[in-house]
Amino acid sequence: MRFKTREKLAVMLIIYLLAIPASAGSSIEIDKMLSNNSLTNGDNLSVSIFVTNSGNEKTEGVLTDLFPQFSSPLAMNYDRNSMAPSIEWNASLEPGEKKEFRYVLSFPSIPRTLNKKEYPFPKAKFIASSGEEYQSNSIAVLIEGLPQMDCDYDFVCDDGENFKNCPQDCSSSGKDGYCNPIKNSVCDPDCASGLDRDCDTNSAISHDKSEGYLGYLFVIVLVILISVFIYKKRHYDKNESK
Ligand SMILES: [Ca+2]
Ligand SMILES: [Ca+2]
Ligand SMILES: [Ca+2]
Repeated sequence: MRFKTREKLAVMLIIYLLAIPASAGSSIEIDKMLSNNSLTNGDNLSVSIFVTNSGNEKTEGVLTDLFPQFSSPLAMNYDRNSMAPSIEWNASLEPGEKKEFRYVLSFPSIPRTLNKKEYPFPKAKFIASSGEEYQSNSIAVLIEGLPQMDCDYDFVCDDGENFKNCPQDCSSSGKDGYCNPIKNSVCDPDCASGLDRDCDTNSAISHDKSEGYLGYLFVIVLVILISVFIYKKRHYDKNESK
């Protein structure tokens, strides 16, 4: 009977110990908000960070927020040469207190590769003087309306791309609005009459067709090689059996 009571006490102690870390370490809550859902060049964006002390002790520490390298904070001090530029505030919060930290970012020139993409903003971080760290929620904006890229290197010849500005995506004599008048047995359909001599002769074949012919040629050569191999093998086997 006594043994059972001790067992019960041990289980209760374990449950109590497991519950402690959940309640400690959650005394600071950080909520990061942005004024816009989308961004384009020339926009200003307001960043608000709400820090709440939900514990029952006064908490002091440093709030740090990183911002995108292609933005610049207005009227704020920060290290412009840093690889990861950030803004810092010293914060002191009474139990139950909620404070807002706010700044404005300008976006004069967003990299064009980010167009039509969700851009995640870094999380704000609070390091209490006790050493405990707290992070904010994550938040993202849609980047849109940036000037079209000359070439997006996706192996597809898109509108605005051609063999000249995007040879990685566009073939040398394809229909891309750019005339490439080289003599290569392929007629570039973008060339005006007389520019690409391949278009004037009967021997001119389209790029797609020439690729098709190459495919047929490959199959024919393969069939011939296999036939020769089988013939020679039979011939050899016959000689061996004699
Ligand atoms: Ca492309
Ligand atoms: Ca072309
Ligand atoms: Ca040509």
